[in-house]
Amino acid sequence: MATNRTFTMIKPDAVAENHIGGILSMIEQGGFRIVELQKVNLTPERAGEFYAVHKERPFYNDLVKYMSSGPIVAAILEKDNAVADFRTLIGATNPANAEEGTIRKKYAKSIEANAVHGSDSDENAQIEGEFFFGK
Ligand code: DGI
Repeated sequence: MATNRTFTMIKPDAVAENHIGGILSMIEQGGFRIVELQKVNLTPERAGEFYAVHKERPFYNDLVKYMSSGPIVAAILEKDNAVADFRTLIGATNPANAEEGTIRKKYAKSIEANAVHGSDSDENAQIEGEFFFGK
């Protein structure tokens, strides 16, 4: 995946509450082009693999359970400076700290059910995009 791309997921709480359209709209309004898009269910095994970097964290088991609790929407997005600009658009991990105008400020319910994922580096954007969409 080119370095002007990032990877996102709309998480189970936001999908369950019919916010797919609202979130994709904020993404497009933010200047991102949706390159790939897929609604999918993660098994606990797949969710665990995706978040393997957090394996030692106390919240890992809850995170895996939550991410496999219902469908998610995975997408590859394109824009100049995609990774950093998308992290700005989604806001802080904990919605209590998320700025006005961010996706998490508008849609996140808690630090865990925080509506969206955004890759934190070009390298992870590539790995995560391939996890869902292949090379
Ligand atoms: O890159 P982010 O999603 O902003 O944050 P991260 O990579 O540090 O953590 C990945 C996900 O793990 C995050 O979106 C929600 C969950 N998480 C992170 N910190 C905590 C957490 N969940 C709980 N319950 N408690 C935490 O402290």
